[in-house]
Amino acid sequence: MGVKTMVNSTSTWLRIARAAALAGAAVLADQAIARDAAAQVEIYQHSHFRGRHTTVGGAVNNLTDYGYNDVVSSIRVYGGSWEICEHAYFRGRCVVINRDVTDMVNLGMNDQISSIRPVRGNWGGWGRVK
Ligand SMILES: [Ca+2]
Repeated sequence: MGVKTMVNSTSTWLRIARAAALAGAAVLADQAIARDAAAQVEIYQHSHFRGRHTTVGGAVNNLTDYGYNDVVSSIRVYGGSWEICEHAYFRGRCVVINRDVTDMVNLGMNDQISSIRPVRGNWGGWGRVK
């Protein structure tokens, strides 16, 4: 497409403007994804980040699906705040964490959690207890 054609066509300019707007939106979406990628936790079978472990980057309704139901004893928090719950689907006792938990005994939840999910916002320390 020549420059002359673009100048002479209003609809072409509108198409270009729309494409540029969409490209901008795509960039914003990529940045949002990058931010979320930093919000991860690593769950460990034993205290002090030992034993079997796996990375969790989003909501897990039921840790049984990951083979980690009622076995987690420590958690590394790489970003964000996370709600961890005693039962599947975020039921039972839940606690919000935003820092490493070296021993889940300290939260009274050793070998108990069955679901985990990121939460919006940041309470700046240990979260509320439901
Ligand atoms: Ca449980």
